Amino acid sequence: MDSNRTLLQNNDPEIYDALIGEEARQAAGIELIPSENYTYPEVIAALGSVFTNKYSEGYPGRRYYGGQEYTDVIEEIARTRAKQIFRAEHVNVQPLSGAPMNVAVYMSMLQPGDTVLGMDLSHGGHLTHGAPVSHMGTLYNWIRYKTNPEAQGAIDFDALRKTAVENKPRMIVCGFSSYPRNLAYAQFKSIADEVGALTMADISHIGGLVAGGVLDNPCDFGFDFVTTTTHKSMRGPRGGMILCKAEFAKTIDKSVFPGLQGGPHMNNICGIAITMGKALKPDFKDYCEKVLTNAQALASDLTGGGAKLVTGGTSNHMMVVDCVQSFDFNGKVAEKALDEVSITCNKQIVPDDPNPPLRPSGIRLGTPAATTRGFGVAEMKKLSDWMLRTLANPQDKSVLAAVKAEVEELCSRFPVPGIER
Ligand code: DSN
Repeated sequence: MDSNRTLLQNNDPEIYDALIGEEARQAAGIELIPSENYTYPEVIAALGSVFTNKYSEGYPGRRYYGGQEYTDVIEEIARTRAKQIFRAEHVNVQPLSGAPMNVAVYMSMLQPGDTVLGMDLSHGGHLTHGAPVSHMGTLYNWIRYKTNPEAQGAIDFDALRKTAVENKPRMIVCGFSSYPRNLAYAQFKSIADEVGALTMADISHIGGLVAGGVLDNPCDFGFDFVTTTTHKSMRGPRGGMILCKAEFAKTIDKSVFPGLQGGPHMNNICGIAITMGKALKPDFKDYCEKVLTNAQALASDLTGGGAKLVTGGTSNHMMVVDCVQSFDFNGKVAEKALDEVSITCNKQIVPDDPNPPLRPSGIRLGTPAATTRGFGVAEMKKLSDWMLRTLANPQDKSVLAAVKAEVEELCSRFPVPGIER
């Protein structure tokens, strides 16, 4: 045990106990929330480092406070590596996380009332893509487009084009937090060019898979803005990045600071620099390929066992199970039953869900975290069997106890990176 931990244990045992409890929880169970992952031990070291002490308003070489010789080094490394990975003309690594990252783009380019196209929340879009409950949803005139779950989740680009031609949006946003298919960036870009709209792709969920070269990169399709969080498939610390064309570099930097944020979190930026370094190594591509292979395996095992997936399957790292259609109960019941067997997922609205968000029809699953842990196709088979057994008997305490024991036994053989045992 390191000395910082000993200090915490001695001086604040309540907090220390919660930390140990969370480590035990993460180690004992299978993490299937598609936006979660286990970051690198090196990143955990950076997050708990003295970079957290430093105020660094401004950008490398142009800061408002002194003492920046090392913060400049890490932020410059993070930016350079990210530009290389994504083939971007400019990168800002200061957004504190995903929502402020998207807000910084909107505030820099849009006027209140401007028309923007974004994917409907229930079809997989994010809150910041124009959901009425978000501030962004009320500030701009959002037109929300939908997917066709019956056509493998395809977007009707003829309808999207017609909407764009009729409404002349200032910006077209694509991207998602719950969509198990890939996006046709060329089609979005062509429609945007036709109507003179800016383009933004929020690749937060798939940022790592794009970095690893296993999914398309919207920067290669001439998108004006590409945003991504750093802690999902990328495996980094919590944070966000805005990639943009050189012509928008100054505007975006000013929008993040001083427009929206104060001091950047330099310990996180140090972690982002480390994460970008990892993503440049060849084994990161291997990891990304395994994430996709595991998702295919899990989707096929679950559907083989009778589960109904929204769009019928997956083309990326995630899938959405329609629990009402599959098991005749809602996603809240499913999430709770799986929690009881140490399998963590999240309840999820499905396209045009008739049920409310706290009792939605589905659950959302993803393979990035389990793959980080070393799970492969054989473990996906066990996992789907356990899930199907659990969801066939959600109230049966003896089934739940038996499955939980098997899950925890498997997990004991796959250590979580960064958790000492
Ligand atoms: N909360 C994230 C997710 O789970 O997808 C998006 O903000």
